[in-house]
Amino acid sequence: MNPAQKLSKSSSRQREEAEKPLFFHPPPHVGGYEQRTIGMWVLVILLSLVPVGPSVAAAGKSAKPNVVLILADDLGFSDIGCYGGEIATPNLDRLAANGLRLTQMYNTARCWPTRACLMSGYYAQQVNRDPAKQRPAWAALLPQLLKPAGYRSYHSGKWHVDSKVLAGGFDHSYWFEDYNRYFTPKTHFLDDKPLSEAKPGDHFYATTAIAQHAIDFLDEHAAQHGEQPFFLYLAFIAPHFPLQALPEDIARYQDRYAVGWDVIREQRLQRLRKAGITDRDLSPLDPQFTPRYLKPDLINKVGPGEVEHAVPWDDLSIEQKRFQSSKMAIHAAMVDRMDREIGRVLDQLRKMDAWENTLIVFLSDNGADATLMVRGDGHDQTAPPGSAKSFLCLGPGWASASNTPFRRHKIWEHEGGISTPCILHWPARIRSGGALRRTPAHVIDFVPTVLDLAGVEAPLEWRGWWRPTLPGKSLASLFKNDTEIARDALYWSHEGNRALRVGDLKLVSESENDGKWELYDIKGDRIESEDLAGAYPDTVREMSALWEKMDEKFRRQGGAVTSGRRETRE
Ligand SMILES: [Ca+2]
Repeated sequence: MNPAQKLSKSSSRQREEAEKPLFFHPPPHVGGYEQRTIGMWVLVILLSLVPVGPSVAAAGKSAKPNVVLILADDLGFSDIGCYGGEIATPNLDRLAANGLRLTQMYNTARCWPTRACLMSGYYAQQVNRDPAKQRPAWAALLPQLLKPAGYRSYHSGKWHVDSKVLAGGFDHSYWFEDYNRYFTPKTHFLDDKPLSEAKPGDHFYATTAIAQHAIDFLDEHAAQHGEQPFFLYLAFIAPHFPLQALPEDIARYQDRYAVGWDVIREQRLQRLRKAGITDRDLSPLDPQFTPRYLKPDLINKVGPGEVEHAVPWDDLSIEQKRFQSSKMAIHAAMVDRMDREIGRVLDQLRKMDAWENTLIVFLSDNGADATLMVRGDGHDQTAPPGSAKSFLCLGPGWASASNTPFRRHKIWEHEGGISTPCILHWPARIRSGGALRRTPAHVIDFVPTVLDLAGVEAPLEWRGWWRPTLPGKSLASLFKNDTEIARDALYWSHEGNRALRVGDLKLVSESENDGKWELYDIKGDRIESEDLAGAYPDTVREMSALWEKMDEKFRRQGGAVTSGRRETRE
């Protein structure tokens, strides 16, 4: 089937979806607004009389699963062991071996829009979070939706959503906000209240602290709220730049990357093939690619070992090879430490007898990052690489290896930017240990999945505002079988980069190429090597029109915070 035929199969359904009326109008299946409003108020009053505490939770314990969302920051598609990586991640690998791995899970290519999707269930544009502004009043966060079902919610790590954490319905939060300092953070908060700065000599390390606070919250939950289900959002900042890791962790990888990124990419591809995650080739290195935020004085600040382009490894000088391999050793150490800390959180789940009935989801918020920059306290070229006084980034060469086998990086919406490993683990419901699931999925699916499992209907309105229908789908059907999840299209837009996926077809553009649309058949060409746009102009026209329609609709929805009509209700 050629692209035009593939598109016509599902295009009528997409047109209907795009034509659907916007929100702020009563849904067609509901009668008069007044009648519905009165009914809703009766329901709200009745619900408010039901105590949300141990008595509700007692019923919940047997029926409702706990949910743990573990999010890595800037982790590449093939960094962890069960996705082809050479980095030791035994805890994640065990989850995968006893759970499921998705081969086509997508994020949004950037930190904050992915978090907007995961917490709200909407595309970031629908909730005014890409660009990052204030979300509409109707954009409740997942803990707020889970609370009436008896859930308590805990957050530890990065936040990057437009409100304080507890305002989003979390009962406890350790919010790590200093993205420049793993060892000596200046801004971090417990339950939204500032903590004192960590000083050199405090033996502070962000990844460990984030896990420890999660463990503390779970420990308190077990002691005081053991009959209630919980949602834990564990959002590590690793392995986002700056590359900073514990010296004993770096030591384990000291010589591992001297072989260079070409060899590591090939080794990862072979392991991905063996695991059945891909049966295709490697995207070629792109020496022309330039990081978007490259600063002109970078080499002066970092030193002559830095390399601005993903050139063949053998083209590097000895000094460049030594410096570059030391950078990847730090990246690996950060991922290795994250896995060890995940192991401690998993031990806590076992200790509190929550192992069987907890759905664990592991994701990365975007692909590995090619950015090269220095910020924070700057980079001291005399300090050991990876220490508090060094500020290094992965850069395009190693980001290409981290995103093996795909093209491009964080920020771009080619597959390297938006593809994430995705592990689902739940002993009570997932019993096809180690299996793969191949249907495309997206971080917008997380909220519908959790609501589905918790038996919670997505509310049609929130605090007097109509809400759009959630754009994602529950992934619960994947627990048993490798089914296809029917959907009209998946949409991306970030800083001038755009994409749309309909079935196996993907339309994608980048601002560096003047936004020119490229068309790929992802089923046979996920490395996006053969652009079909010239051969199928009608398909490009139809898909780009759909992208424009979705984009316009989503941004209109996101602007509701200032321009929408508020439905009044006393
Ligand atoms: Ca990120």
